[in-house]
Amino acid sequence: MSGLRIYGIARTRAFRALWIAMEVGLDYEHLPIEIGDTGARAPEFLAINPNGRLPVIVDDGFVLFESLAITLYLAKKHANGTLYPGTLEGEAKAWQWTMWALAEVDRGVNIWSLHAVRLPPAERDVAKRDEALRVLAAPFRVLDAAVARQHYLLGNAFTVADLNVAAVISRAVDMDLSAVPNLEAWLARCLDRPAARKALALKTKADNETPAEVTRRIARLNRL
Ligand SMILES: N[C@@H](CCC(=O)N[C@@H](CS)C(=O)NCC(=O)O)C(=O)O
Repeated sequence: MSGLRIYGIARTRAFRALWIAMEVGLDYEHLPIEIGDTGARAPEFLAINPNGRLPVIVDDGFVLFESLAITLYLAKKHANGTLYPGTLEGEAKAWQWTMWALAEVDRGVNIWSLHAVRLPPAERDVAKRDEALRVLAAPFRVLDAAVARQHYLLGNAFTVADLNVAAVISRAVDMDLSAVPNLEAWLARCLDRPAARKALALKTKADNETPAEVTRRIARLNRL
């Protein structure tokens, strides 16, 4: 056991931490705790992550929250020079795409997936769904162009930049992506990796076991 604990049910952004852990072949303990008062907002969890959000990791006593800080940390710790770029410029590009994913597409994909797929049909808000698609259109064109002439974001090798962006938009696989075919092919390439498939299997299982009441809570707590 590596001494790494990953907190958070795989349906949440804990999926990102699980993917990187599997990608670099770590031994870890997964604690699939839920959002809300009996999970991430319970006093014993708030003592680990005062945000009351998921995921958080404890790595041999080192505590880290923010899903994409976790992926960058684990990639640098365990795959420096390969999955984590070994040059200053490569590292900066990985940060660029990571921050881009958070700023430009994270919220839109979440809103879309709740109001197109995850909430019970009668409770989906079509206006929110369509607005999310409008917000995503321009950044998706940027991503489409970035992978038009190369297999991955930083060149021809898969890196943590791809993992972060693909993990953030993973729920876009259920969208009609025909307007951005390079993005669609790149996303399929990333999510087809053995580690991604294993992490996605955990996420899909958790999705399927999530009661509608919890999905409503997700929309409410995250203001989506
Ligand atoms: N920026 C944070 C966001 C964390 C976050 O919002 N997590 C959601 C689950 S995906 C959560 O815990 N929501 C429940 C709540 O806010 O109470 C990250 O990337 O880790």
